[in-house]
Amino acid sequence: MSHTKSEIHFPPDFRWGTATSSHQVEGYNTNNDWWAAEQAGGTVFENQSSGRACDWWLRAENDFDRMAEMGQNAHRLSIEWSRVQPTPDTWSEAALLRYRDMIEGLHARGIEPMVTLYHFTLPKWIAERGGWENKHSPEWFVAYVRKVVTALGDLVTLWCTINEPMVLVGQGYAVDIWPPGERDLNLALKAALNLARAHAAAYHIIREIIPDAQVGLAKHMVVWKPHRDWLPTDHLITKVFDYVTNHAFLRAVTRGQIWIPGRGTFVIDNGKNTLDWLGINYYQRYRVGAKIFNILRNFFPGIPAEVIYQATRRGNQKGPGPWGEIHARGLYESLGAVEKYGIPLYVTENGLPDEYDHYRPRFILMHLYQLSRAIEQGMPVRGYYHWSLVDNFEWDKGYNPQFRFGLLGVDFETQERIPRKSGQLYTEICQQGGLTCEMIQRYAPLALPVIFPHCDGLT
Ligand code: IFM
Repeated sequence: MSHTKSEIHFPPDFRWGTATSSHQVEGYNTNNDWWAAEQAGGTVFENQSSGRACDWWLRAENDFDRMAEMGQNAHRLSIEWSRVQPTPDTWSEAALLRYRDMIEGLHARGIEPMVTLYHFTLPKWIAERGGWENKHSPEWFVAYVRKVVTALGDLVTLWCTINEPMVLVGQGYAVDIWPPGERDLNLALKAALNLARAHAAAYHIIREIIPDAQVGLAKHMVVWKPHRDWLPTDHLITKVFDYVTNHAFLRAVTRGQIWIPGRGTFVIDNGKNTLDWLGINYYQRYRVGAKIFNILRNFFPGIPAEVIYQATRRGNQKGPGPWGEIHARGLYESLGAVEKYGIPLYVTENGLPDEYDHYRPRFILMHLYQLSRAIEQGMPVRGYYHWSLVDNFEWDKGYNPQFRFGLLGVDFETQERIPRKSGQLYTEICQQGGLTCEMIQRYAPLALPVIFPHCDGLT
């Protein structure tokens, strides 16, 4: 790592990549819980269906070419469980072969794969049996993992068991936005524990099949802030949110047990030290506060109260809708919060919904600057995977134009890829292995005083 008045160079073996997930890009994943929810209506923006998505099942390789042209040397993609195991007793060798082709295609282009085994979508047959609430879900997951890792293990070293477990728990079991559409904290706890058990069991199986595999997971990290600095209840809520959303799951898979406020301690069998690396998915900062009046009402049993609310502060840059505040330093802070685990770290996702690419160039530069600070201070960050290469199906937001994350735009009618300035910038960053003053001047001069305060752009 080197940092001069006008250049920041990342380590020479740094992974520069992008991230995607099967259901968001492949198209026609008709056998999972999301597809079912899309067809039923009521979950996705304008009742859209993921449909053909980015057509990766048929032609991912065209986008692999683009990654290579952009100088990327790493890609994080996911395997679709419902394709590999369409029913409890059938395995699709054809699906596994297609994934083999894709992964070989990445290698052939000098792109190292990181493979996620579960990224939000469950085969229908599992969803029909209660999904992650079912006590057998960890066993089912392990059988699937065994099959995939046996088939593809010779091609992959970096395995990511589960993507954003607590986002799934929150959206699917606490706030009823995603399948399975529950709003029940007991079920949320059950699902979180089963996800932790599934991760732990998968960790051991993968290491058994490929002893030198590196197994981790992608953890969504949020920076929580009290809405009102002067109010102790806002501080308390911030702490609880930080613990529950950011740290509880990580404790489960590092210490082998998990303490849940008000519920006690739960043991995760063989869960201790089941991370060889940890991925951080970092997007935003949220401010939280408590409605004081409602807290008082809560003392009277039986009166339901909405106690917590989210806010953004005037003047701070924010994303669309409830996206929260854009806060680049939060990437540095989040990495700092997990440094204590003493394992290699990756930024497995980071990006911005920005259809017109107005802010993405600055976003990328500011976040990479914060990442460079983390590495300079000794944090063992080995790679950065931007979310995402192409616009894709954004879950409950569907194809809402406000939620376009691609370095390349996609015309979903024609499947045409549309160049974006941020894609060009990321290409230069990957090719040069870092940031330069001149690059910042061209793409986002507003970031210059922060990143290279002593560079006038002429050096
Ligand atoms: O699209 C999602 C992805 O599936 C998980 N992390 C956040 C991204 C943007 O919302």
